[in-house]
Amino acid sequence: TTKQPVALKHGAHRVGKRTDADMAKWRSYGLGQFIHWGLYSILEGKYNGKYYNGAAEWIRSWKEVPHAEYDSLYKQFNPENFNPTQWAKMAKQMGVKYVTFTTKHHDGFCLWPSQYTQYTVANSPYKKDIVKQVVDAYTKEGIDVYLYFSVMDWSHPDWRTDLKTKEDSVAFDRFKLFTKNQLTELLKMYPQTKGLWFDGTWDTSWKKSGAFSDSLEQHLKSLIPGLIIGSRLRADEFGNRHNDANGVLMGDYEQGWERKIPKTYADVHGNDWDCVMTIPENGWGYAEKWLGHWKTSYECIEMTTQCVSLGGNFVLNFGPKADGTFRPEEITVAKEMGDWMKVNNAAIYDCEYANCEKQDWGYFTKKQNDDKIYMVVFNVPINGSLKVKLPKNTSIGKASLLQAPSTVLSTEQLDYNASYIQLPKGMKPTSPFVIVIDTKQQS
Ligand code: FHN
Repeated sequence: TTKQPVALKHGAHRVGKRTDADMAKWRSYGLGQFIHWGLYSILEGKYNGKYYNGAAEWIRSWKEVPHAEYDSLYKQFNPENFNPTQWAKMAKQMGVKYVTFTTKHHDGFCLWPSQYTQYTVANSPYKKDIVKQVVDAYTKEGIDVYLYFSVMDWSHPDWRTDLKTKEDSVAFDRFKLFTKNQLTELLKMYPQTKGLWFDGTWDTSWKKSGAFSDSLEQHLKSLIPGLIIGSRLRADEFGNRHNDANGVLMGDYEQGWERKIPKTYADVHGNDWDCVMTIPENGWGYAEKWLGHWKTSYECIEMTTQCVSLGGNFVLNFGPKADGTFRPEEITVAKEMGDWMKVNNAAIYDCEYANCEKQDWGYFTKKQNDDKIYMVVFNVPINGSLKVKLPKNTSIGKASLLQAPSTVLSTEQLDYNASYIQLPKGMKPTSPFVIVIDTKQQS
């Protein structure tokens, strides 16, 4: 017996991917930047000389930190060295095509002068609108801007985690209006915005607000045609998030890939998706000490490639210091990734799943709207011979190095959908490199 679909008023309104030009552009990005910046940056992951053992942007929830004290930090927010042009230029050099910027994180502090709360940058010593400067500077560099917005707001008296009493519901109705007002304000103030990145939507109160989140999404999309909103905003009328009761994605792309990357194409269920990643193990806002392992640019390049090879975008997070500058480790990763992207970006931009998954030497990507297939090589066997398994009924026409297109590599077809590609004798790669292959379809 096949399972009968559930009739839903507030489930997904589309099955399958969006097919319009705005979403096609989103799909072509390959690499993005995430920025977490706010009052938590001032504390740097520590309080009274003690280090917080969690993500620095969550420090307000630590028992050591008195809320009143945290909520007064705005009186110190004065990023004297904030240079939005420099930020955007660093991102441009890194090769990112879009940025997602925290307009308001869970603490509720707004980096734009919202008229719906006093808790904004306008009342800090800095006074100036940060969001505007970021939007303008990145847009000028040709980088698309997405606004991060936490629905959960620790500063707001009407925020509730659950709706247990009549009073809760009344307060939360006010909160919903506040949320709608702030989001409307953001899109009206920054009409260049390409999409919204929602967060803090996991609590029961929000899960009980499926009808509202549905109408909110439609309202926001009416303000900016083509606006892109992932799967973290809505809940259906049963409180399901991301996927509705019928298992269909609610949103333009799957937003569940946080600090993890799908292993196979089957894992993404035919959806668009992006992966957001931290350089340290966890922690998005600035912390003086990074605990555990810090990812190298090599690892981030591999993650970028892996995401693109499975049809997603890779978004790397940066957490600027309170003064508006980036830590040296982040500057280095951005620079090294950019140097690599400069040479190899053909295998990242406008690329998609090539119908073939990871192989011993690395990852395939495929140009969208083109048959060109790229092999991004991370591991070279001792004999320099890469065994390449191709999609069904496909064989290699020609293989060449992206960096030296006139170097045609010798290939040997095996008796199934596989070939050997021989690297030139003496080739000793020092960083991941790309082989371009033309394929032939066997009939
Ligand atoms: O709690 C937040 C966290 O601080 C950070 O903003 C990440 C970014 O994806 N989102 C939340 C956890 O899912």
